[in-house]
Amino acid sequence: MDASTTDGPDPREPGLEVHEPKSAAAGVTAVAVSVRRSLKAMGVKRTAQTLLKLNHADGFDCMSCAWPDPDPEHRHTAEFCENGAKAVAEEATTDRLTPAFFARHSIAELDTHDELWLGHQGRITHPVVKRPGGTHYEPIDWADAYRLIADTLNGLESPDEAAFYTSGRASNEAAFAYQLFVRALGTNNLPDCSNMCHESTSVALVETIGIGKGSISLNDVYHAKCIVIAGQNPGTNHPRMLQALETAKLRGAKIIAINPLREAGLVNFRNPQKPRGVIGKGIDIADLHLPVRVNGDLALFQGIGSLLVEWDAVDHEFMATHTRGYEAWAEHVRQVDWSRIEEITGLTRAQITEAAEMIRDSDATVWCWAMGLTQHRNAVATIKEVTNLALVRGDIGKKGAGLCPVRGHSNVQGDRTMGIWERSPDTFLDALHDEFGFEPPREHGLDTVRTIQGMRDGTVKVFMGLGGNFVHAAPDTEVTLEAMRRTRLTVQVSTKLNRSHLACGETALILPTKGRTEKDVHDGIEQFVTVEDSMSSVHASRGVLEPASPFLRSEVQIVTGIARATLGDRHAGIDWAAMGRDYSVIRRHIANVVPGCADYEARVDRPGGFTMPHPPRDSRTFTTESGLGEISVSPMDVVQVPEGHLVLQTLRSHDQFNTTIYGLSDRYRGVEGGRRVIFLHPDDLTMFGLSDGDMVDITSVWDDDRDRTVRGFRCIAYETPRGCAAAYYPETNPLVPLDSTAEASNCPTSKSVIITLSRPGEPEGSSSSTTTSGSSNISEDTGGRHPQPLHQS
Ligand SMILES: Nc1nc2c(c(=O)[nH]1)N[C@H]1C(S)=C(S)[C@@H](COP(=O)(O)OP(=O)(O)OC[C@H]3O[C@@H](n4cnc5c(=O)[nH]c(N)nc54)[C@H](O)[C@@H]3O)O[C@H]1N2
Ligand SMILES: Nc1nc2c(c(=O)[nH]1)N[C@H]1C(S)=C(S)[C@@H](COP(=O)(O)OP(=O)(O)OC[C@H]3O[C@@H](n4cnc5c(=O)[nH]c(N)nc54)[C@H](O)[C@@H]3O)O[C@H]1N2
Ligand SMILES: [Mo]
Repeated sequence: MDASTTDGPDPREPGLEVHEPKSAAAGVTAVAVSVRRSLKAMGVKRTAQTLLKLNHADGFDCMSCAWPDPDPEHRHTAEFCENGAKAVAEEATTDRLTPAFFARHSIAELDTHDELWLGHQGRITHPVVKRPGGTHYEPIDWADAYRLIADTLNGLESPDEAAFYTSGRASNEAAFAYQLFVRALGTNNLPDCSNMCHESTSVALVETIGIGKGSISLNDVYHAKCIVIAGQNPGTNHPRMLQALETAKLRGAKIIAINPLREAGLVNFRNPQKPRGVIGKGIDIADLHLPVRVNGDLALFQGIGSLLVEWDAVDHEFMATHTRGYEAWAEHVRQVDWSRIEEITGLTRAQITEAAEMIRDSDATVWCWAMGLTQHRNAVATIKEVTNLALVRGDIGKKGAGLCPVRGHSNVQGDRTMGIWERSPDTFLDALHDEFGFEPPREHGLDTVRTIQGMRDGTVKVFMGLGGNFVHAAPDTEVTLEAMRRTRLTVQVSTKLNRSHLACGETALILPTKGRTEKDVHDGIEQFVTVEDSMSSVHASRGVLEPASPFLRSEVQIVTGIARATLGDRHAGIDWAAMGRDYSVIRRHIANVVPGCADYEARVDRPGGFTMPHPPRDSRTFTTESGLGEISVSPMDVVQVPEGHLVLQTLRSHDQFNTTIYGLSDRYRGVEGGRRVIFLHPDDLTMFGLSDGDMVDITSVWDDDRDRTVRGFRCIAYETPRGCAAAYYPETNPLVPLDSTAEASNCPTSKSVIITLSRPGEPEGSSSSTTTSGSSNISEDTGGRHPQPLHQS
C-alpha cells in the first residue's frame, strides 16, 4: 500500500475527525453505545439473551478481559461493560460467512481489505482449505481436514518443525487437551499471546515471589488504602475495574495513576450502575497523576524506593521473616542520582515525593500494572522493582494489599495454568507422565518471537493457531507475514475472518469453532468449560445461544479430533475420543495433573467457582529457591532515544479488542472515523516542522538494513510527555523490530519503538533540520544507518 503523497485527509480515512479528549469514562454514553452496537449486530432477542447471562454464575464468562467478577450475591443484573458488550456482539452477530463468500473472493482480493471489514463479514460457517497453488479457499470435510493435518505432521522430520500457538480465549479444557496433544506429538513448541503480553510479569514474579500470578483478590482492591495503577488504561481495557476503584475510593483509598497519558478512566468515572454516575459528576479516580515519560518507570520506582528507605518507611518485621536482599537494595537506591531520575521520568522530585508519601501513609497498597510496564526492553527489571516496593512495604499476603498484574485475554492465565507454556517446569511434565504414561519432551520449546524466526529461517514448517490473529498481533508485520507464507501448512482455529487467514502456508486451513456464547451439546448432554480470571478464581462458563452454524465444532472437539487423527493409538494412556465427547473426562485429568485442582469437577461448578492456591497471598510463604521473597537490585536503565527521534508506544483504542477492530471511535481520546493517527507533544511537532493535522510517514530505527515505515498518519497535538509519541496497535506493528525484545522474557518492545517522522514522499527523517542532524549524529556514534538504540546502565 502506498501513502498519500500530499498533506490533507488520508484517502483511506476520509471521515477522520479529531475532537477534544474526554475527561470522564463510562456513564450513560457507554450504556447507549453498548446497547446500540448489540442491537445492530444481534437484534433484540439475542441482545437480551446474551447480555443478561454475561458474567453470571449460570451464564458465560465475558471474553473481553480477565478482570474478576464480584461474588455471585454482589453481581448486578447487568454485570458487563461497554466493551464486554461489544465483544459479545462481535461473536454473537447474526452475519454469516459461508463457502459462497470464499468462492466469490480470492485470497489476494480479501487481502486488500482492512481488519474492520474482514471482521464484519460474519461468523465462518464451514471448514475451508486453500490447496497448494490455489487462489481461493474451498470447503473441506472435517475428517479430510484432520487427515491433511495428520499427514503433514507425521511427515515432518521432527515434531519440533511444528509450532502450536494459543490465544488467551481458549478454555481450560481446550488448553489442557491442546498442550497434551502437542507434548504427546513430541514438542514443547507452545507459543502463546502471553509471550507478547504479561510474559515479563511471569518472569519477574517467578524470580521474586516464586509464582507468576498476582497476589490479591477483588476484596483487597475494595479494602486498599492506596492503589498504584501503572501502565494500564482500565477505562478502555478493563472497564469493570473502575467499579472496584470507585468502591475503594468511597472507602477512602488514594489512587496514583502512572501513565504518560491522562487516560479518561483514570481521571473520572461515571458509574452507569449508580444514579450518581448517570446524572451526577461521577467520581474522580486518580488523586495523583504522574505523567511519566515512556519507559521511565524503573527510574521512578527506584526514586520512590530511595525515599522510602530515607524515611525508614519499610516493614522491617515482615522483611526479617519473609524476604532477603533488603540491605543490598537499600544501598543501591540510596545512591540514585536524582537529576537522572528527573530526566528519565520527566517528573520533578516533588511529584515523585508526593507519590512516595501516599505510599508511605498507606498500610495496605495494591500495585496494578499492565502493558505500559511489560512491553519494554527493561520490563522484567521494572516489574521486579514494583515487587521490591511491595516486599519492603510488607504488601504481600495482607488484607487490602498485594501485586495485581491485570491480565488481558479472559483466560490467558488459565491457559498457562493448564500447561500452555513453552517452558513448563519439570514438575508439570512429570505429572503428565504419571497421568498418561508417556515421556513428554523436556527441551524448552519456541515462544512467539522464536516461532516467527523459525518460520522465517525455514526450521518451522507447520503453524497452528488455536484462536488469535498471529500475524497482526506479532511484531514486525512484514517479516511475520513473509515467515508465515514460507510454511508448508497453516491451520487457524477461528470464529471470524482475520489477516492470519490471508497469510497462507502452501496449504492453509480455517477450522471454524463455537465461541463462548454458544451452547455445546454432545449426544444430548450439554457441556460446559472452565476459565481462570486475573485473580486466580476458576469457574464454569456455559453458552446460551444456538451455534452460528451446525457445521461448527468446539475447540475441544477440534483439538482431540486432530490428536486422534495424528497420533491414533500411539499412547495407550490417552483416550482422545472420550475427552472430546465428555469434558468432565478432561477435568478429571486436570485434577490429577495441575497443582491446586483437586476435586476440580465439583469445585468449578459452585456459584463463583474456587480460587487457586497462591502461597504468598495465602500464607506469606514463597516458593523461590531460597524460600524467601527476593528483593533484587536492578541497574538503572532506560531506552536511549537519539536526538531528533521519539519513542513510540503502540496502544489500544477504545473501539477494538486487540486486532479485532469494532469500529472507528476512540471516544475518550477524541478520535472518530479513523485510526491512522499519531499523538505527539506540540513541541515535538514543532521540532519536526509539523503542525497538528499534518500527514506523516513513521519510520522506526533498528540495527539492521530493513526499512520499517508505515505511511499516511495524521498528527494530533496531544498531552503526552515531550519525546513520547503514541499510535494504535496493530497499524503500527510493522515498526516493532522482531529482534527488539525484553531482556529475560523475550516480549516484543511494543511500548518503546524508536521512530522518526517524515512528510509523505520525503525521505525519512527529513521533516526538519533537527531531525537530519539527529540522524547523522547517530550514524557517527554507531556507524550504522539504523542504529540499535543505545542503552545505559
Ligand atoms: N476493550 C478491550 N479490552 C481489552 C483489550 C482490548 O484490546 N480491548 N485487550 C486485552 C488485552 S490482551 C490486554 S493485555 C489488556 C491491555 O490493557 P492495557 O495494558 O491497558 O492496554 P494498552 O492499550 O496497551 O495500554 C497501555 C497503557 O499504558 C500506558 N503506557 C505506555 N507506555 C508506558 C510506559 O512506559 N509507562 C507507563 N507507566 N505507562 C505506559 C499507555 O498510555 C496506556 O494507557 O487489555 C485487555 N482488555
Ligand atoms: N504493537 C503491539 N502489538 C501487540 C500488543 C500491543 O500492545 N502493541 N499487545 C499484545 C498482546 S497484550 C496480546 S494478548 C496479543 C493478542 O494476540 P491474539 O490473541 O493473537 O489476537 P486477538 O486479536 O485477540 O485474536 C483475535 C482473533 O481470535 C479469533 N477468536 C475470537 N474468539 C475466538 C474463540 O472463542 N475461539 C477461537 N478459536 N478463536 C477466536 C478470531 O478469529 C479473531 O480474529 O497481541 C500483542 N500485540
Ligand atoms: Mo494481552
